[in-house]
Amino acid sequence: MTRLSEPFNFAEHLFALNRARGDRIAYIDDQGTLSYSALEDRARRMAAVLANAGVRREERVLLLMLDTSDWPVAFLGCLYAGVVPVAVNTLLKPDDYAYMLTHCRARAALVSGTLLPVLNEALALAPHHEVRACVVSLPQGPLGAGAVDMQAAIASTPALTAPARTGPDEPGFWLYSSGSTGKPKGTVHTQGSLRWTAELYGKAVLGLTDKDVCFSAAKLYFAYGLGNSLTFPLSVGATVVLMAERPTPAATFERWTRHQPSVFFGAPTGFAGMLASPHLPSRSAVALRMCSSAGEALPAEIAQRFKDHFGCDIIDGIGSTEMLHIFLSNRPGEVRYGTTGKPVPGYEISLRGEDGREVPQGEIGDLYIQGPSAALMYWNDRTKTRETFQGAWTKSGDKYVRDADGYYTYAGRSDDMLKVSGIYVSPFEVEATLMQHTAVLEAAVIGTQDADGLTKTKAFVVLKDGQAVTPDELKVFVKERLAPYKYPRMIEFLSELPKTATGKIQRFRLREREQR
Ligand code: 3SK
Repeated sequence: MTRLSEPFNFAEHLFALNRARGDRIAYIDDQGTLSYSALEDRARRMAAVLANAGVRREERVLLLMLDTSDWPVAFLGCLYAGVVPVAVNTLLKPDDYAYMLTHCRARAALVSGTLLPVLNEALALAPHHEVRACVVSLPQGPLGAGAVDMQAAIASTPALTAPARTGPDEPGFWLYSSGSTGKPKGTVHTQGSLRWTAELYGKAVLGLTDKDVCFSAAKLYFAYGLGNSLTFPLSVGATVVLMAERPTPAATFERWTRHQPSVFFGAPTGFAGMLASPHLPSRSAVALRMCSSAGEALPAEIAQRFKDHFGCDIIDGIGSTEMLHIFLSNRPGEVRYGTTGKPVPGYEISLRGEDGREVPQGEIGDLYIQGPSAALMYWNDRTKTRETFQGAWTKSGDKYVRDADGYYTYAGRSDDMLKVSGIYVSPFEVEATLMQHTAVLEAAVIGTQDADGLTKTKAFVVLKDGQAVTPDELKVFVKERLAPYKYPRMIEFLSELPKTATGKIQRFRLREREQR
């Protein structure tokens, strides 16, 4: 497959693939099941709901929904209509959504009932938003003017009869990607990039088939979760288990034993938490044949302990929002724990030094990727687009080293971003928030490794003279202002921060101090 032919509509592509197995279960969620034929019918009705609401091709729609089967209905309904869904993290704060609504100029919002209050707050904070319709999945009470119940709207609207004649290279959907400074970047992906990730990774590396039952701890709004719970399984006719709640060990074990998934997609922190749980199910209680891990490098020890217990490999890989899914990965049957494996066929990898040239094997270099699922650009941000998308190559911001056998091992970030439980956290954003506290003079945030070798955020804080505050109070202060996963897990008070002669904080000294 070298080119996708025109026209290409990814939703129609999936529906056509699965028409012969219409009765098979596509989704199992907390409410019940949805067959492949019902998924197509509901998504095409959803497409008509959007068209009737006046949302036109290429216009954006905010998708702020928990993982239930309404999520794929909404996403595929948008794609079918040629409308561009902007799938966003459900854990953010109203001012984050206010920025996104204005930035993407959303014409409509698709929202879970439990998230409607936060959306309404965001709309109030965004005076120039262009949202004209709001479709609510599983409303929690009566809806105000301008909002409709998704179930009722779908039930009363005949399906759109034909897909939008979209092309493989036209904007299909957006995901927001965060950097160490500045606002999140609207990463514009094509209709075709979804298909590429399914062919190159979901089928060729993981070998998923229609016999599989897939379950992902990463939610659908993450690029990782979108592939795991939508693109890959629907590209082979598999069944997907969706879970709206947080992926705690208890919630995950409950789905493992109740729905017997054959493939589980997680992140290292989640695997470590499960292995530490006294309720870890026995090997015979689950049906796992394979697990995948991404988000941060998987420590070899965690993978080995998991394999010893369940007899099943964890396939570690790395992807990015910009490349849409995994481009460097271990392979079933050839895993080398502690490494991220080899390039996924169809992608090229280059490790470059500061002079821009390829580094020799064994030396650390900046990771660049070339492949057909790269995003088109960051919306309305030429400078950041050019920094990341350099011709055919995409700069990842990670550092890697390649060994004599061609295996790649993670060697840190080339920027200041931290990856905590698989999600990016900007230390500067956390520092700026800590410094809003009246007792705080200065703060510096670094990543530090826990006993499992996983990154946790730690803040070093200098208090103003005569002020007092406890670490727990500061944690709550940050949690109230930022998405909850961003709060520093550890806080240490110092009388001063290490600085250069020009007053720049020396974070490396704080990192060295942690390693002692
Ligand atoms: O975190 C990753 O490695 C990842 C994997 C797949 C898709 C997106 C991301 C960020």
